[in-house]
Amino acid sequence: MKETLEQIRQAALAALAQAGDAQALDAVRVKYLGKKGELTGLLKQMGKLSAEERPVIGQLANQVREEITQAVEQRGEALEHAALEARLAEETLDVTIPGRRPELGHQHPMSIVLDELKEIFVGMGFQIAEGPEVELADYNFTKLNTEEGHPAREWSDTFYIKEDSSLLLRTQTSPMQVRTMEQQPLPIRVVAPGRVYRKDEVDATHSPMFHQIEGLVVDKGITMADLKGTLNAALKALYGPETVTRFRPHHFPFTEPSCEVDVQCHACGGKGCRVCKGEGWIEVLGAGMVHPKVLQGVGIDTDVYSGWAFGMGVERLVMRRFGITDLRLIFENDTRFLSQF
Ligand code: 2U9
Repeated sequence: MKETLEQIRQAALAALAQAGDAQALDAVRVKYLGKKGELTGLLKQMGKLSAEERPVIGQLANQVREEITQAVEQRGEALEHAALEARLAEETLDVTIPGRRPELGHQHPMSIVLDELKEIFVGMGFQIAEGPEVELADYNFTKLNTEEGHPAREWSDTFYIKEDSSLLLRTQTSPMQVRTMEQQPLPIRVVAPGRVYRKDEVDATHSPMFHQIEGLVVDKGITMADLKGTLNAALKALYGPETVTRFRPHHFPFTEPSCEVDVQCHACGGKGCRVCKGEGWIEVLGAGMVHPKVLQGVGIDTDVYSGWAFGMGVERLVMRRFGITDLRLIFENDTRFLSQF
């Protein structure tokens, strides 16, 4: 019996060393220590032993039971520890890795320049008027002294929305100034920035959608001197205090007299170069005294009131400001381009 106990002890310890997980460990425990286990079975046979042998074997049996019980516990702890280690290794979380910085959004170059333009004119006492891009032909053309039959109203030049040519995508922001004159009391100082549409093929300098800022002043005693003074101040604010300007006669249906305004080429100082195409001057805007017909059309008494207006394309300004040579980049929304501003 002593030998059997010794065998059980060795077999149990060996089996425990082999047990790879909690389930296997429990099976070993039941096999040796359970109610129907090998050790229990042996102890039940103690009665067959002699009175001298019984306490000796009994003590040994208790020792073996104790030893196996302890080994089961130790093995259990070791397995638990190993399982935890494995989980920790698998689920490592490196808290020292720098976080992913969300990219900060920023302004589009067009918005930067538009904001700057608005600020310049607001600083001179102008209001800002923004309004619909889908316009009535009446506001886009007729009320601006551009009657039916005028070449600007051709279907080849303008995006019409209705077959009868009464609704269109505005070709200029001037309808907003007309609306302002109809709705607000005089005097008026207003700028209208925004998108306009013309049927142009796309290339490095043309787009069927582009931006304008137009301005209008109507008050008593307004003359061409106000036009020149205000535009010179605005252009100096925009292009720098050294800016030299030139006013050339021109024609627009909605202004009379009309002019175009050039700034002396910043690259060559007026000598003529590639930037100004040898001209020495760069055209930047159109302007003029508001045509009396336009003022009368909204019920303004032209014996008392007069006004001046201007219109300027904004894309060219953006291109010059940021050294952009292809206008299409402004509208393609390629973040590799946009993130540079
Ligand atoms: C009202 C009366 C008159 C706005 C004006 C221009 C001259 C002009 C062009 C500049 C480049 C259009 O973007 S562009 O192609 N505009 O030359 N615009 S006067 O005249 C007005 C506006 C509103 C009631």
